[in-house]
Parts: sequence; structure tokens; C-alpha cells
Amino acid sequence: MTGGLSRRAVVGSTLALAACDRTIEAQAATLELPPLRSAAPFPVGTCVQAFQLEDRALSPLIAAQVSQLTAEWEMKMEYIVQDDGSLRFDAPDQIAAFARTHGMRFFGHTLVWYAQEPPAFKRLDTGRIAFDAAYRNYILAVVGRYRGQAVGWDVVNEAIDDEGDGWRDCLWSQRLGPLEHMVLAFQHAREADPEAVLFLNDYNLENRPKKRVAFLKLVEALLKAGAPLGGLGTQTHVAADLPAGRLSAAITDLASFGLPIHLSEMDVSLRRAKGLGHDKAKLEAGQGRVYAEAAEAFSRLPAQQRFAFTHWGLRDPDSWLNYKDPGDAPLLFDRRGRPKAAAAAWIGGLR
Ligand code: 9MR
Repeated sequence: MTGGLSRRAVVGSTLALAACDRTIEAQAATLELPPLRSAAPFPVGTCVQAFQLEDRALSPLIAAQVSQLTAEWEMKMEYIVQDDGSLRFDAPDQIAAFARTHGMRFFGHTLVWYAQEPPAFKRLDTGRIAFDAAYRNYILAVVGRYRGQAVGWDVVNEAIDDEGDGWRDCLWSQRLGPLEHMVLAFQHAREADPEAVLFLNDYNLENRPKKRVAFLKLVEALLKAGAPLGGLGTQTHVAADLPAGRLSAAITDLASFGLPIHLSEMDVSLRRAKGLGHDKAKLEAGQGRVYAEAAEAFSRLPAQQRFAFTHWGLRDPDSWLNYKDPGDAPLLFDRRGRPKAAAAAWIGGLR
């Protein structure tokens, strides 16, 4: 650990903060925490959008705090695939260059997502062969472009339906088959990059045990079908009232395959923590507890299974949870880039 502060001292600061809610923000400003990337014995990531790389306050914070970068949305089909079917890589190239310049790992997110069905693909109604070729070409082009730099890819994102009743129905499943489109995506990604770790990624795996079971069954099905699935991603968009133990149980279950785990998009919403009412001190204490549990559960994984721990943003106002309705504070840094009590709690949970 760097920063001249022991982990125990950090925990002490957290407890002191929790005891005095009115001055939490002021005290956090004076907290001297080591950068997340130095505190953790595994890669720590965040997501970013290309325009944020020009933000004079945010880009140094990212460079100082994390060792892995994920494009928040500009490596999805919604950005890359143009209406005429051509592909656009300017923003992802900028993010990849920033990662290279700052000695960070670069993570690809996301190739196949039920939520993204570009018109250029929808228009392809000339039968399965043309669709299959376009699908393969897309994956080869995107993964191939970052071959040698991307350490991993979310190949299939959010395949399980919300209730955990089955796999989502989407353009890809309709044209290529419910399991087949996923197997093909993994195979094409492997063809494009023999080294990258290929992930299945999903959310609510801690909150909905039934969904987790469905996710794990899909993992089995993919492996049985010979898909080169190499890692499991659990997004971890949770709230401050998440009951203790749920996060650890999810991580332990997922780890049972022995594959690397990516805690891939963590944030802890205060606004969604209905169980804690509006008491700011309770909400922030709950948030700290959830972050500490996540850090601890992830730390306890065998070293070879700790692929990375990614925070879905660093500063609160940049969070996707604040796009439509600002006011949530789900991340580790405040609007001025100062570490919050949640950051101390996360670091305190590391083992
Ligand atoms: O945070 C992302 C937001 O900026 C994008 O507009 C949105 C659609 O591309 O995706 C958000 O990130 C999502 C991630 O890619 C997949 N898991 C859920 C995330 C939050 O919605």
C-alpha cells in the first residue's frame, strides 16, 4: 500500500466518520487515502466516456486511482455500428490510447447485448447465412482492433431475463438461436483474439438468487457447448440497504466454477435504498458496509480468480444513476473528486 497510511488507520478513519454524520463530507475531504489501485492487490477499474478524458479534474483522478478502464458505452453497437453498416472507432480508440498512455489495462464492453439491435443488422433479412456472416464480421472487426490490448471482453451481456425465468429473447436469439448466438459470439471473439479473457456478464445476481441460478446454468450450458467462456462478470449495481451477506454469497457461488471473476460495474445507490428511509447517516453507513463487504468478499477469492474490481464511475455526479434525476451519491468520490467515507470503507474491506 502507498500513501503512508496503513489499512488499519483507514478503517479507524471510517469509524470516526460514521460517528459524526454532520461533518462526514468535511472530514472526508481531509482523509488521506491511498489511491484505490495501490491499496488493492488486484486490478481496479472504472468506466469512462471519451469526452471525460478532456475533463481536467476527472482525467487525473482516473489516472491516479485505477489500473483498468472500460468504455462506459462507446464500445457498444449503439456507438460503433452506423446506419449504413459501417463501423466507427474514434471514441473507443481515444479511450484505449488513454489506457495505454497511463499504463492501464483496457477492458472491452460489450459485444452482444439484447438491448442493442442496430437497424443495420435488423435490415439484414436475406437469411441466416448473411446474418451469421455479418455477426461474425462485426465481432472479428471489433475484437480484432483491440487484440493485444484488451485484457478481456464482455462477450454476452445480460442474457438472463429479470426474473431468472430464462434467457432473453432478442434479435440475436431469433436469428441465430437462443444458445447458439452466444456460443458463436464466444467462438468469434476467440478467433479474433486468442489471449483475451471472454466473459458472460449480468446484474442482480446478488439480489435475485433465482436469477443467479439461471446464470450459473447458462454458464454450464455454454461450457458444455464448447464456448471459450473464460470468466464471469457480476455487475453489482446495488443499493445501500442490500442485506448483509448477499454480495458475498453471490461471489462465492460464482467462483465455484473456478473461473476468473470480474466485479464489473459496482455502484451503491442511496436513492434506491428504500429500506433505510431518508436518514443520510444511515444511508451512508449502509453504503460503506456494502462497499466493505464487496471488497472483502472479492479479496477472499483465490488470487487467480480476481480478474478485476470495476467501479462504474468515480465521482458521484458522473454516475449513470444521475443522468435523468441528479441527487444520488452511489460512488466513492464526491463531485470535487474527494474520497468519501465509502472509499475508506472499500479500502478498509480489502484483505
Ligand atoms: O452507464 C451506461 C450509460 O452511460 C449508457 O447510456 C447505458 C446504455 O449504453 O449503459 C450504461 O451502462 C450499463 C452497462 O453498459 C451494462 N449494465 C448496466 C449499466 C447501467 O445501465
